[in-house]
Amino acid sequence: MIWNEAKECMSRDEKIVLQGARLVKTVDRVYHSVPFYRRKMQNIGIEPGDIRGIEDLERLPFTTKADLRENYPFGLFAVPQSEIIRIHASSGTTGKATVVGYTRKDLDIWSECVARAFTMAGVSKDDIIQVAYGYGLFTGGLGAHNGAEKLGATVVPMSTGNTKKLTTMMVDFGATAIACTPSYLLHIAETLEENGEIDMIKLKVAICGAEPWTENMRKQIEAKLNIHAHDIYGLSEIMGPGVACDCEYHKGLHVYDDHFLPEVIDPDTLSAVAEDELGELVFTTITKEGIPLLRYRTRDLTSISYETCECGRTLPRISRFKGRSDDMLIIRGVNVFPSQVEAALLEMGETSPHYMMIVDRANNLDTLEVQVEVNERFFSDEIKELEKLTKRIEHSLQQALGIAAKVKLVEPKSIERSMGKAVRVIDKRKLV
Ligand code: DLL
Repeated sequence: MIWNEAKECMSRDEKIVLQGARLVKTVDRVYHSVPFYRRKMQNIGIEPGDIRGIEDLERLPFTTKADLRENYPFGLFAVPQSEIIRIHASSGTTGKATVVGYTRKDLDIWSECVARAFTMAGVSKDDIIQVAYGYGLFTGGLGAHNGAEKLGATVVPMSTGNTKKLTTMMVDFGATAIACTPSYLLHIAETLEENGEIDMIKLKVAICGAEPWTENMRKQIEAKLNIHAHDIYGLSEIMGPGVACDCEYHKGLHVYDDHFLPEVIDPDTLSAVAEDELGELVFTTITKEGIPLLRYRTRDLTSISYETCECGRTLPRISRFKGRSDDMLIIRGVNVFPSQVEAALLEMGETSPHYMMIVDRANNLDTLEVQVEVNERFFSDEIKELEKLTKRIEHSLQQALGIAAKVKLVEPKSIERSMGKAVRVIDKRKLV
């Protein structure tokens, strides 16, 4: 099923005309209603009339998270506050929150995008969906909620906080779909197992996102729960969940580029990289009213492909995220992403996918310890067996990361479970 065939399967030529017209309007609007953009454009000597279509996109200035923070809270809003009917914010780890505002039309478009994504994942009005992203200033809960309602599914607004209640209701209500972070879904699966409820569920599909996860993790979740799992992407600055989602072929995430114009750039030179080449994802919103953004640098690393998908959609596809450029650790000069550790552990299949990376510095040298939870099966093994397992994990981490890591096996369920975005790294170098 395709929610909006006209837009999702539009020919590229038609799409470019539509995007061009929308971009021209957006640039004109921000120039006249957001002093920040007028100044930025004047500084580089361009006027709205200079932008005639998407071929001129590269002439526009970039926007960063710092720009949003410096204009806290409402400085980048392009409409009077009376037109804003919802505020969301993401806290981040440093500085002020990033605040975004939505007009009624913005919320309608957001619901439409989430409805497209959920339809892509096979959810329909016949499903009972538990929304287990946090409700509140975080966009996950309310974003998924409104989209599922638009679809006509029966929405159970669980939020996060009470996993036991969630699994009980999953069984009692016969929930067929769930939306939550992948790390939380793993925790939910463990809880179902512990409570002997795993064979009692009717779950068919999960729509997971808000944090990086590997293809192996997706497959493991599918096998554990006997469901289909889909990857949904989004960010508060652009909208929230539903900027992109993967279809049943799982060959990248389809971007709704009739609303969000994507570019992938080299973060150093700031020029576009070639199709299928890794770079930083940049979005220009072309229908947003509340807080339209020009060339917003997401810091998320991916590649883009414009080839039509087997599902029939012409929407471009971005590859599964490797992580954010700010998640990248530099350990002894080598670039390391937590997702590489996850992929290596899952590849081995001997441990649980719960891990924590602890980076520190001893005698001026970076150290990496990876704590890995062992399966119950292994934990009862003799010390000798555990030592062998440690060596095997250390070997495969060395192969995957290109640096040595010390592995510490820890008891099953001893690494803290998260209900929202999982924390996988403790970088003690930053704490001093
Ligand atoms: O995480 C919105 C969201 C909610 C997306 C629920 C999907 C599901 P923020 O809190 O602003 O918004 O965080 C956005 O999270 O820039 C990525 O780094 C990361 N992220 C989101 N989805 C994915 C994903 C929400 N599917 C930041 N894979 C983004 C990898 C993701 N990273």
